[in-house]
Amino acid sequence: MAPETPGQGPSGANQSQETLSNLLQETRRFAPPEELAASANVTAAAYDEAAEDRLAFWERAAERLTWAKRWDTTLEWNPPFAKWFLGGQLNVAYNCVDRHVEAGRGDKVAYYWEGEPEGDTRTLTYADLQREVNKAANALQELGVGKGDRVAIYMPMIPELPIAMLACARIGAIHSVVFGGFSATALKSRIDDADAKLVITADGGFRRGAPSALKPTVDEAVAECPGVEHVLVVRRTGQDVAVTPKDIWWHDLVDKQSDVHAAVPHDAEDPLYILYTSGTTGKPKGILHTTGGYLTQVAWTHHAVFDLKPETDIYWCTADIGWVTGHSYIVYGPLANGATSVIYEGTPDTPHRGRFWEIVQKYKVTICYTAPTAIRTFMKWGDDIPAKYDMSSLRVLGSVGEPINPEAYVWYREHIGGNRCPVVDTWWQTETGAIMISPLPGVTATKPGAAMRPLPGIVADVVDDTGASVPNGGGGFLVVREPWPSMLRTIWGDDQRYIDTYWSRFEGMYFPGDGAKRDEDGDLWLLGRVDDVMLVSGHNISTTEVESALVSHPKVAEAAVVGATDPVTGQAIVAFTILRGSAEESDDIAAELRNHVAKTLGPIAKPRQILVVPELPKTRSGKIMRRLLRDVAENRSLGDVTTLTDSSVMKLISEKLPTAKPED
Ligand code: 6R9
Repeated sequence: MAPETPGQGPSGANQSQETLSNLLQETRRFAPPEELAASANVTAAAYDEAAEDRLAFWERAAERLTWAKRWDTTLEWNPPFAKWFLGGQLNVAYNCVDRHVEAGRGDKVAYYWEGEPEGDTRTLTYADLQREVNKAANALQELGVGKGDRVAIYMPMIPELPIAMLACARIGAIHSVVFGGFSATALKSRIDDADAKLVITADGGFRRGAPSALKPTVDEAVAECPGVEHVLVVRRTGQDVAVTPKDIWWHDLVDKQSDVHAAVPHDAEDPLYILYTSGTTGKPKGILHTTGGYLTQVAWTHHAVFDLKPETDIYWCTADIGWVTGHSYIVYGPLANGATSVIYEGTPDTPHRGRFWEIVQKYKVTICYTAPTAIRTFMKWGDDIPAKYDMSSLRVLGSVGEPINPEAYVWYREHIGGNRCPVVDTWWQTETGAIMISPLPGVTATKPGAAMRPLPGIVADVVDDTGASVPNGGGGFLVVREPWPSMLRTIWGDDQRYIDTYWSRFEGMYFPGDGAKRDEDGDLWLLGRVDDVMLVSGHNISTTEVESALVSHPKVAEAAVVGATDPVTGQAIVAFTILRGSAEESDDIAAELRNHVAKTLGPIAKPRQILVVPELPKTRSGKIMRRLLRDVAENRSLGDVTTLTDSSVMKLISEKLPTAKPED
């Protein structure tokens, strides 16, 4: 999620000329396992090849796909508007499904689906998936959905979700998946903005041990969306649903369709999907992704970053398909590569806190891709839980969504990966479509907490306020200097907002809104959103580094840090911490933690105030919402809380405040 007006957020406005302070010293290194390096899909040569001829490198990546017609022009670049593989034609669903069946791999499992209720499972082979996608594509056409039409999808994590997405891709309809946790208002605004004519949903899904309804939310939204002609409803939970004249049951319409459907090729630059990402204010941005470049980069990065061996790996990405991570690394990337994946419907603590590791053990998962917020939660729950399961099948671990604190990284490596699996910290965004900065598991000696280097073919940099590259050891703003195949093409219906949001802060460079530092070796560390950067006594300090220092204390599981107005220092650091399961809250914990930060990062980073809290406010995709904590720290009434997972969290945190007096 990039900022609305880059560099002009609360602290962006008063950002000093000084670049981000580079405080954290981390000396641990983890070399790639020898065996993995020896047979890695991608070796160090890829960096040289891409540096020598970037476009030729991406052409070779595009050749991993099956094209109905080869492109004429690899890149047409009218900054900031890019067109990749122009003149080329392909069908995404054909690439993700049919070509594997045609190659004799129809019996290979595409998805092991694990419902939240125990024992509720489904297995779909590539041949099964082909039949289901074809039936769904025929059904959409029967409903009058055609190329270029928008389809809103609001579903739980059930197989019909990727099937619906692939059916849209097959016929050239543009899907807009809206995360199933969003409200009727959020759904309505997304349906309206994209002018969707069809909504695909379900009666509900299972969450935290109970059916959780979706259909009433759709009914509420669609009542105010006259442009929606039909609502296609999957029966998942069997809950009672109100039936409106627009409703059609999936089983009534889709089941009776022919399982044969001819996939017509689409232009490389035809839209594939819109995915909304929230701005800090105003209406959400409809990020537009297109066909050929997007599939090229998601497929190549999935092959390279996870070292995917389709014949032997069992791959599991724990994200929700409603976020970009699910789009790119549950649906399009893995399927384009012919992978076998696990999809899990529910929450990690249902029916018990070992559910994830039970799934790893059951399916012998070899590659696991999850988020720092989940890892920190598992740390809090305790080491004994993963220790109960056999996870010796794992060989590569990935992280995405937020900066991963070095301690969380090391915990993940040790307690989940048995100290044998490389951990790849992957930086990217809804807007970038695919992974941009990440170690390669067979090449990179990783540093805990660092995303390391731009992938081959990606030209990213860290610049100062004026757009000049910072030297090694410096910090500043992350930028991307050259177009990449899976980049967003625009914001749906709003080219000007696309230009203003991403291409106006620095001339000729894409600005994602994140701060970063480049260490003495030239490796990159992501430092969080620049809107969150604190300005303390004239020094720009990143929230991420202070949070990581706190999490490196054995008693701390999670921390969120904000800058609050201070009469003396301009801004002062206020920290909210969650203790580990085994740690007791004591009177002197605040002093202990303040001293620990001072020792780790230096006195400048010592928090003015430390509060122990039971929970932190998070977005529905698990990112900490520091904006709300800033409101608390500055005794303001809370801003917009609609994207919060659990609004009672803020009450719990506010209650903590009066007792916590600012310390010296
Ligand atoms: C894929 C995804 C994008 C924002 C991004 C950044 C943060 C994601 C990160 C990371 C540090 C990583 N982010 N991965 N920060 N290290 N490995 O999360 O997309 O939901 O659009 O969020 O998430 O701040 O700008 P999205």
